[in-house]
Amino acid sequence: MSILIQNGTLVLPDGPVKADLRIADGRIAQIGPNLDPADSQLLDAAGKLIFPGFIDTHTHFEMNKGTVKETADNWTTGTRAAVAGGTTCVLDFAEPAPGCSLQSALDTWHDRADGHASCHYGFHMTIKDWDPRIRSELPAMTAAGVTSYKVYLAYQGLQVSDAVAYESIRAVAEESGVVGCHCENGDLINEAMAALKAAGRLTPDAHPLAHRDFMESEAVNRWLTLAEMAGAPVNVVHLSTRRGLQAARAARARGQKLYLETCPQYLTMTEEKYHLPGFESAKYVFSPPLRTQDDVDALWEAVSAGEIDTIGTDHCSFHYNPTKMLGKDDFSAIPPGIPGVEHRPAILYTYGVKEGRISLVQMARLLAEQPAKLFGMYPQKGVLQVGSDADLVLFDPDCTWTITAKEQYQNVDYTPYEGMVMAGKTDTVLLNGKIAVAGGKVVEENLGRYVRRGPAQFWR
Ligand code: DUC
Ligand code: ZN
Ligand code: ZN
Ligand code: ZN
Repeated sequence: MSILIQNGTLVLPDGPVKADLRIADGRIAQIGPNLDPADSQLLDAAGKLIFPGFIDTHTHFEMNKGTVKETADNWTTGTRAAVAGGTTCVLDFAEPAPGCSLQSALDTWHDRADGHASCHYGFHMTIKDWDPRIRSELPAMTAAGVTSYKVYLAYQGLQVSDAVAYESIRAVAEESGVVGCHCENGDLINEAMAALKAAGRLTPDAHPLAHRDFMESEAVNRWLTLAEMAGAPVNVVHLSTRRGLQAARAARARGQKLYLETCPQYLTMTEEKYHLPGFESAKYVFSPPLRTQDDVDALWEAVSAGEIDTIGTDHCSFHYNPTKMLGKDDFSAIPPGIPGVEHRPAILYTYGVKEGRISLVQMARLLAEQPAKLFGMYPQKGVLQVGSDADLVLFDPDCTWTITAKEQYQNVDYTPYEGMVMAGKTDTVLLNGKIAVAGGKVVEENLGRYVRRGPAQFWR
């Protein structure tokens, strides 16, 4: 039997339209006014917006597994929280253990996720080493549906040289994939960190001083220089500063093709959070850190103007107690990361749509269409179109509610958004036409499937 969703407002690529939507065999079968209700299970969406399922381009579930710095959310709890908030697909970062193959990382991530996911999922692959062996694995990754990669220009154990970053852009482009980069100058971070500690600065208010805005913009500029030499489009993940944005704008003005991701935290909070009493500021230690109001304003301008392509959360949750507490006497020992996978759609709707900074269509583009295109899932996902997967979000545009740790699905003892009042809420979520969330509550788990992704589709 097909499902007929009636009376809702569909957020289509050309604008919101009041129409019905029929689902058959897990896909969108028909869109139009007054569709025939005979032989269909009816779902009333009166007063609701219907979005294509939201895609979170940036999560870290079950990271540091087996260590004291293991993340609070595993695949079960992380994807349950994701789908509760309207995210129907996450792209998580697989990371090879030291000296190990890409295939071993892919196997490990499948072991952790398969059968435990309440939303769909795919994996970006982290490149740490670069040798002919790793290079030779790329075709197998493509065949396995992994078409996006990440390199880091910071972090001990992850930081790669310019040569490795450059080689990886070239090799991945030959596979029709895309590489994203954590753009911070790792050597300067280490220098600043050492100087701060030598000066006795050991509390979390020192964290942003070890991650200055120019450390980001230098790395953005360097990353885009490597991409220019390689002659391939690249992605910049979690852009957080005006200066970093200016570096990207300059490259675009020269005709370079590049994609930009930012995160809800950089659009809603500032460095004030590093001056909270006690050890509270540890809850906001992540990298890059929170910035100034001027940076927040710059990023919103860029989001409004269509310069930002995707908004991912960088969800990387650690319990305040005991995990963040590991850095009680030394801020550099605080594991960096925050939760957020559950709250991104409501935050973007509240601060973006309701505040008049973006339209509903822009919200769908940022959270669904563009992630699906860049990461090789379009039009199977990312759009309300006949033939696409019926991953849908029925969103209540008038529901006022407050984010609290007490009432979240995320398996972590705090949220950085505690007390934030939201102006809209995910009500119902369907995954391949099956109801996973109803009335804001998860009603069926483990409906998530691995998404075998295709080539990146560049629209710039
Ligand atoms: N930043 C974080 O804060 N955590 C995980 C990885 C990253 O880049
Ligand atoms: Zn298992
Ligand atoms: Zn990063
Ligand atoms: Zn990350």
